[in-house]
Amino acid sequence: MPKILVTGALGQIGSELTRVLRETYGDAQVIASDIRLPDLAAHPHNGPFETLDVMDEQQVHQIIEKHQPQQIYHLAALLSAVAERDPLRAWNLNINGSLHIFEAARKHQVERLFVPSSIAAFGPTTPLDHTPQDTIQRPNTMYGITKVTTELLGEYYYKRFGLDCRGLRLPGVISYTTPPGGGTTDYAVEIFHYAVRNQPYTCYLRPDTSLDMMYMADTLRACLGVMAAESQRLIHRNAFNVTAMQFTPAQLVAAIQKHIPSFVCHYEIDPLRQSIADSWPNGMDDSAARQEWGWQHEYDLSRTVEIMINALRKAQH
Ligand code: AKB
Repeated sequence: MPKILVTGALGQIGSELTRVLRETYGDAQVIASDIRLPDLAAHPHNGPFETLDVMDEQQVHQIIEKHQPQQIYHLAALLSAVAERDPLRAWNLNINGSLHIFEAARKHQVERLFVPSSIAAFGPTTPLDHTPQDTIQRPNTMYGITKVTTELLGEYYYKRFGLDCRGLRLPGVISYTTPPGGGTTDYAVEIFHYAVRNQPYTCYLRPDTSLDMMYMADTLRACLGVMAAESQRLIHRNAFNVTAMQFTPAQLVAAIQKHIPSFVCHYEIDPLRQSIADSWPNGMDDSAARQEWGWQHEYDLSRTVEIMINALRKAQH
């Protein structure tokens, strides 16, 4: 059983990934870490937890030395909208923080390192429909710049030092447990919380803005899938396009209205998040992930909508 360290373990993906890793490998094998302390009343955790600020190089080395993990899932990062509001902090956390993880992983001979990228690694000059795996990457957001840089660092550390670094270009992730924080795709989660309370939602993106999205269970399978893939089969290794569905706010509203016909969505465009979304793909081609390690999504829009509404309704009672 590998010992695994998760950074950003209290975030939207981190909290669910920690749970699944603990179910798979055992509680004691998975060390959760985050810059803040967990709210134990809301989320009692069953395994080891470390407070870790990945921007603190010494602390990163200490924790990796203490636990000697064979694998690291490095999820600590600032998302697109908050990164655009504080670009220097985004650079510091997403680049310097990641560099500390790469270096410590190399020095302590970590076997496999997962560093997620994002649809944000593309930009306005990228072909926005069926965005290919290998294509133009000139993002115009600080978040996107940090994602392209970490993709390149992953490739560099693999080729130069043999550190087996893997990753995915994740789309917007939809889940009903921990909320996302500060992304451009967050509307696709927030909207459900309003819909189940029978409240109107005000969307900050134009109704025709198409983006890639994925339900959480698929996201977790994708993370574990690329980490488990046979090394010899991988050509791209650390920045696979992965997607499950593409929709616009208008299409999501229509899908919700099938369950809640009275649901109403208004639009009040936030120029910052709209410009970020406009620079991202309308939909990615993820055939490389499907061919190289068998990626297959299970949740489409209608299944995701049904699960989200049922789960959030249940949580209300
Ligand atoms: C964001 O919106 O910033 C993230 C992402 C697509 O990387 N959800």
